[in-house]
Amino acid sequence: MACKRGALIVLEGVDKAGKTTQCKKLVQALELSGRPAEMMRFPDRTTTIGQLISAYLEKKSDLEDHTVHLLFSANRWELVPLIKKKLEQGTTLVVDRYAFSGVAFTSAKPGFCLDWCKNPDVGLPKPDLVMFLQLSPSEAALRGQFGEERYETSTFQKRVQQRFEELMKDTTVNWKVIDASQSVENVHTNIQDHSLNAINKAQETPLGTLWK
Ligand code: NYM
Repeated sequence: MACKRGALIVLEGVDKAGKTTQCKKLVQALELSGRPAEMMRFPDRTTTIGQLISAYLEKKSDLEDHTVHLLFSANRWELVPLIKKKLEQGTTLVVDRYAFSGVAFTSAKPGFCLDWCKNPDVGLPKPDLVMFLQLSPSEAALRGQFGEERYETSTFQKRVQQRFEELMKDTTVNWKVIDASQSVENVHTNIQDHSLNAINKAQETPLGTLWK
């Protein structure tokens, strides 16, 4: 009998919400409980496309706004064969940002609508669960200064937050909002509960297609 597929689990949120910490803790907890799990992150800065994106984010290069949007999307598509292979092998993937960040960040720029931004990512593997780590701009500010990369300003992050709120109205995606202002352990427990449900459900359902 073929083994049961893993779940595609995504963590989203504005910068400083604690996504990376929580992704790592979730992978550790799943592994400890005997469920194979691996972390992925987007952008994946290790590929050739990822290096172009990284230089742009670090302000070492300039790229036209549409172009960089398409590169972020291409960076996801280039990893689709690996994502599908891992899921089929029964490994749950915990992903730090996905197409939702892609849409929220580009559409926070002037002159971009959600529909245009979503288009290149239509057809990607659909996450079984997307957890949005909710943190107000004032709480984010308490966690220290933003970094030096592009987009790391509170004005831009507020616009990104609004775009995420628009995206979360889409009921075809399994969104769960997590209060990221709680302690790291409480946030983790919350995330773990939702993830175990999603992993169980994913075993019985085929992988879906995003925004189609
Ligand atoms: N970002 C991330 C985008 O603008 N589009 C995307 O598709 C994705 C996945 O890149 N500010 C932005 C969000 C972040 C930055 O930061 C990546 P980090 O710290 O590597 O998650």
